[in-house]
Amino acid sequence: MRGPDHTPWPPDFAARYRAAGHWRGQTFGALLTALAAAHADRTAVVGEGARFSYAELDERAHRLAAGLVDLGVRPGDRVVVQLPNVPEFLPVVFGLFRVGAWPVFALPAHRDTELVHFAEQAEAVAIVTVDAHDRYDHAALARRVADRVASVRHVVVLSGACGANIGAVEPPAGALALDELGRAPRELPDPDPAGVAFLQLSGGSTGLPKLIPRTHDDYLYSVRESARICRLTPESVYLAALPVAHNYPLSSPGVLGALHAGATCVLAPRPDADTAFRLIEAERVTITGVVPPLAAAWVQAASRTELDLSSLEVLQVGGAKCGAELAARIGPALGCALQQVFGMAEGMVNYTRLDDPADVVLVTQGRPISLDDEVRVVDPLTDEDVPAGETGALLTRGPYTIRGYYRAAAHNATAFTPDGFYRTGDLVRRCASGHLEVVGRVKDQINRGGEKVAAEEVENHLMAHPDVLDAAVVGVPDEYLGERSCAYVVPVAGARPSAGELRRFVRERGVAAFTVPDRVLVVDAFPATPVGKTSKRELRAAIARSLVPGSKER
Ligand code: J2J
Repeated sequence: MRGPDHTPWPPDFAARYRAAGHWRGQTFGALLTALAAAHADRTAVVGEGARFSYAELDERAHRLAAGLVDLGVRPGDRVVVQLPNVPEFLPVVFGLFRVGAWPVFALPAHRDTELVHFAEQAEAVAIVTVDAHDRYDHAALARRVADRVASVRHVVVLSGACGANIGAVEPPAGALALDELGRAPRELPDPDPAGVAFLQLSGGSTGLPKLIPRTHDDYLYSVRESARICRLTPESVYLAALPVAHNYPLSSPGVLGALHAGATCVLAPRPDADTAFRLIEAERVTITGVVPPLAAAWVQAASRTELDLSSLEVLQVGGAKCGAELAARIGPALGCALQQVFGMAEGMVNYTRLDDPADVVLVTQGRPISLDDEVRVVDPLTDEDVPAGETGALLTRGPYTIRGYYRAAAHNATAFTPDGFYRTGDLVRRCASGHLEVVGRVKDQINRGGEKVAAEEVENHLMAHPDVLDAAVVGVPDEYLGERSCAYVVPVAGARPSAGELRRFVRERGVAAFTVPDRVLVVDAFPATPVGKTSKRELRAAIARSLVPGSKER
């Protein structure tokens, strides 16, 4: 049973969210039209080698929309977008919004396995990609995916983007150049604001990432409120240091929040301190968002830099837990305020507020955007509310949190409660003020400094190796990333695969680099729970003791 594309909110909830003014019936295409009218000559987007005003962004989005329609792309069609932090990201995405086609937001790190999965799941009709990025030929990747997935009719390639580093790559045979797609702008019917605008990716805990349908109404609400909470104005300059297709730099408040406020978005081709600091100085950046390991690297680099970071007012940290010690170093080192962000592509986003007391900002991961974000903290086994202030699993429901994944009926049955709360898989403590402290996780996922790895996905890859009888992947504490992945492998009788060989095997299956296990330990058997299941708790404890009887890292 594949399930529906989109699970709408029950009518009484939808009516309530409309009456409260959360859902305003505006589409992203209409938003851009309004922004272009209000801020025509102001700078909307800055990237390496390009700078678009609001009027230019609007014009480009219109031209691309017309070109996409001429290619045969229709409202409701899905288009995989794999673009790094290039300014063209925004016209492409807004062009698709105008058509009413749904971008599927792949990350630049994704490879054949993930892209084939997204294209197949979504029955995508096209892939929009870049010729090369970080020394990798993305055009060839997209062509391979198109050859494997029958629904994909077009590969559209942006050439000459920044950071290619492997020389000009010819678009593969049959691919179209993005530059040639632009057609004379023309009016297109506006899609339904209550309908799906795009598909985001879940971090995942079971198998490959699930697709997350977000509507114009619900996402615009979270973007609008995020911009307000982060106090963005037309004078603000937001730096996207993380990959812009990810939900955090896209919407919390991200590039969309910045545009919503009439501000300027700066897209960093790489997130390292040197690149980011140069852009902060050159563009007078006021706010940016990073993950904890990057915050730590920037704190270090700030003590040595001669670049002028004085424009920076807010550094957001999120995606993974920012410990209180790192949190305390950020303000003094970078001369700005810290804002903690705890969000998820499924919806709910929490921010510490800019006027919260220092202890709240250092210790909590913020409170929800909306008074209509319903929060329950429950016993993970019984779903019963824990006493106030105690640790439990976070369940949430609200005006911008999905009610179901895309075409995933079986998974939805367990990922949501019968009354529609999303099971975040996070363990939290809730303060009297409503702020949440993230203290752990019940989902089988590794959070590598903000990059999410589903244990089961890596286990499946390892199990495909002929010498592997069983595999179990766990997160182990890491000073820099917070966590790294460690794979325990039981070989088939007589086989002795090496750690290096198994890591290479996973990499060669065409996966994002962060999916390849950081460490592989070959063991004779797994510790078991009383019912005979592999005990991941024991395995984590074993790595903490740094060995399992009979284990060898080869
Ligand atoms: C601990 N864990 C966190 C935090 C996310 C804004 C910010 C982040 C994301 C994101 C996002 C955390 N402390 N501050 O989409 O809009 C972990 C939790 C959560 C999962 C979601 C946004 N911030 N996490 O990270 O969909 O486990 O979104 O459930 O990638 O990241 O991951 P993702």
